[in-house]
Amino acid sequence: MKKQVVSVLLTAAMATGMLAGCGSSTTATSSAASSSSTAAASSTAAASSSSADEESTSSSSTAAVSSASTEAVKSTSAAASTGKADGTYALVPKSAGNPFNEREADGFTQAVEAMGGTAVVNYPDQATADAQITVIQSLISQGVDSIAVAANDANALSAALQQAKDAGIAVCTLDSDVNAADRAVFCNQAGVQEIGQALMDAVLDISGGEGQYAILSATSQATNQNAWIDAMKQIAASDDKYSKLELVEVAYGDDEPQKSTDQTQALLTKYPDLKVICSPTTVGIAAAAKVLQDQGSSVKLTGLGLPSEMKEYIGDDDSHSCPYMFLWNPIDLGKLAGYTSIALANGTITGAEGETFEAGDLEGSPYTITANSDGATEIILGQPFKFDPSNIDEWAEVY
Ligand code: RAM
Repeated sequence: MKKQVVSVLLTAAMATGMLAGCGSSTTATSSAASSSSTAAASSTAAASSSSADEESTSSSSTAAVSSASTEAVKSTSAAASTGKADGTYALVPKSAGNPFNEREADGFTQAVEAMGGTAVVNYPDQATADAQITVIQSLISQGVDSIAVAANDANALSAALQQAKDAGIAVCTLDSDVNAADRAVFCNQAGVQEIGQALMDAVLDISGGEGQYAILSATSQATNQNAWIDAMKQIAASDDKYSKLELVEVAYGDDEPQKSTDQTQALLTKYPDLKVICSPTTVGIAAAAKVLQDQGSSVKLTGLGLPSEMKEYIGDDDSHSCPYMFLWNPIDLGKLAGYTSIALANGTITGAEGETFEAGDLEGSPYTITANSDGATEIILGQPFKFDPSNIDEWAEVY
């Protein structure tokens, strides 16, 4: 009964979003996912306002409805408080060909266009800092008003981003950060500690409390994955309940499907007693899910996955490789970066702790800039959200 209501409400929210999407103009970016991303805009709140616990299904449906019904009210107030957006605002994702990054780009473009600005999304050739530096330098010569970057390295972009700042370009990060001095503020999908905790507890639960586990990460330099893995290690060392778990290896699939597949296979060969693989990357988890499920492996999987890519692998029985996983709304993360870029370029915010600003139809708006544990500033989109057999089908339609 409850599930049917959830479905109906979600469908209604999606229909509203799709209608709204019909009137919007297209941009330099791909509009392939535009109807689903607009739907997610309406149901945004699910990933950003619910905690990663058993209640997530009902919380998400409530949030989806409230977001859909307040959308009209919020969008009218956004322009006034964030200021005018008549410039060009650029996004530099981590890499091309990753559906997570494409949804992030959709959200960024939607937010910038909703404010009347021009969005430019320039993908680097590869998930490397060097490829991003080339893109950033080209954006500096184009004279864009802002650059939002999902960094492939914490330190290596420093000179290029300082050059952008010297040219008067507003700089922020999203998804994966750089050093605090090289950007005004970081748009963070969820707290690092919360993500580490959710992943470590999932490994503990799925392993039955003991045994070997491995991590299949993205690139070895990725700031976000490295921060989450460090948080997992600290959490594991801080409580006796994790003491019977053994982390055997952190492998890197570089956010490439084939390399992630090969690394999963290598882990299975190297560690015959392996119980769980945790993959904190949407590319890695999708590749690992397929390997494990196709082979009927007894090794189980968890991590951070895109519901649309993981739907067929989520299940409680032996025929599914992943009992549950987590993520947040990548479209909303892109939107947050879009609104942040405009607010920075307008001088509405500088990136300092305590500043607040409107972020259009995002459920968490207005957002307040906070300090993280390193003393740098960030804007937290929400909490990691749990996807399991009870809600995966619905969310697979959204992102
Ligand atoms: C991959 C990317 C991205 C990360 C997600 C969870 O798509 O590495 O940076 O946030 O996974």
